[in-house]
Amino acid sequence: MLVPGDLYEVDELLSDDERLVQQSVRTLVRDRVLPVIGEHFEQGTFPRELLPALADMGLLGMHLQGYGCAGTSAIAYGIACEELEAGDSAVRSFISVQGSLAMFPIWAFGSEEQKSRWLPEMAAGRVLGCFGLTEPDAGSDPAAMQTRARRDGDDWVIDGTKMWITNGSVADVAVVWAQTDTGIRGFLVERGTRGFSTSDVTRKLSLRASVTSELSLQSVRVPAGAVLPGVTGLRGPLSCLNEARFGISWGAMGAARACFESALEYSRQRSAFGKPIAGFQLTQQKLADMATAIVQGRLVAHRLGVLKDSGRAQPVQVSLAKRANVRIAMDVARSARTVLGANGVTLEYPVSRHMANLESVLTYEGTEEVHTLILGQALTGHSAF
Ligand code: TGC
Ligand code: FAD
Repeated sequence: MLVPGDLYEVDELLSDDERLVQQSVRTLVRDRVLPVIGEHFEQGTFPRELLPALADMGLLGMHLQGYGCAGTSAIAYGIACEELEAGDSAVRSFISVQGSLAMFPIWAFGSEEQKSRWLPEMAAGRVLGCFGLTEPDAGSDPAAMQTRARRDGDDWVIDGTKMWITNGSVADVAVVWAQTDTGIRGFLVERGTRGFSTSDVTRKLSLRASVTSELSLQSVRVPAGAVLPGVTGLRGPLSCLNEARFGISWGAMGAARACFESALEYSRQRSAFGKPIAGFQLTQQKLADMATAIVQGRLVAHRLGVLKDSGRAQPVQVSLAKRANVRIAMDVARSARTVLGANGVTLEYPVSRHMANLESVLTYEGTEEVHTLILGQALTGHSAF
């Protein structure tokens, strides 16, 4: 019996362990996320009550080895992102930031002391992290960042502003990227450090169940042990983005599936001109296009997962998947919205919520245009940035 959201039986490509992750996260989303997420979206609040369950399931930094992390395959991480984003992009964002953007740099570039101190606490959800790369005047071009760290004796003193930082005001530790005399370095800045403050971005119309903040650093003094010793240059933050972009390429398919399933169910129940709208050719064309696009996107994500698990995934392949799958999800969401007619614009159904969220997903982690240019450069050898 074919499942509408998986017409090519892509789930068969998952290992038993990966299928277990899929099923348990799907259940969590059904039982814990979906009942509350509409209200959080409406109120603009972060569903913090989900944190213990996400941590207990081992989802925080799940694809990292050691230090209390679950050490799963990249595909297992991807499938968890897909299921979480079928609930809401904000929940997947939370996992992306904690695992791929805050824990990964410590895991990959941190000292042994930093890893032992932070990673087990972060995996358990007792410590939250955020990732400060973007600035008010440097988004797509992080090389233009103005935040600067200078040495003062054994300490570092950091000045600057980071903008649009997911989990900024709820994080206990911020990974802050700053210019130094020797190039861009990553710093672990703890909440409560003198001169470090946060304020939230309000009036967002997208990703409303996620906290987005500005980080202000005014002569913030951190010890020598706060710098990530293992990397200098833009390669540091961009390596973290590879991890998170990978998760997004799977996650977007979860949002797409949720929209498709909502439209399919609605089309069977809603009648117009004396018959279910599912019986109209134009509705069927929309549903056929959605189902086809979802198959294509999931196959791309899975293949990327295979490449990543065998250590062969290239950044340009990650860009291809992030760009293609977010675009698919946006198109599916918009088309699904039309199937729902007027009901589609309300929070009674998940579609408009996903549609609004996907506007952020298209922009963060490299805009659609940036990924187009990464692909263009890889294909032609010419930089068009
Ligand atoms: P470029 O000269 O190309 O490269 C500088 C150095 O970085 C290396 N590199 C990479 N390393 C690892 N992974 C990648 N994907 C890499 N891309 C480049 C490169 O080899 C070089 O290394 P080295 O050792 O030779 O110095 O850099 P560029 O300044 O020309 O920039 C290239 C560009 C535009 C593609 C890059 O800046 C970019 O990707 N911009 C987009 C910025 C972005 O994605 N920001 C995201 C912020 S975080 C976020 O949005 C979180 S959302 C969280 C959520 O809620 O889910
Ligand atoms: P800009 O870079 O100003 O771009 C504006 C437009 O110009 C875009 O369409 C862009 O594609 C286009 N453009 C730019 N350069 C070119 C070019 N060379 N050619 C063609 N077009 C171009 N950042 C973090 O560091 N950490 C986070 O946790 C984080 N979370 C976020 C959460 C949310 C909800 C949002 C919305 C953003 C978040 N970001 C975060 C920031 C995000 O990464 C940036 O918004 C993104 O990188 C784009 O930067 P920008 O908004 O400054 O747009």
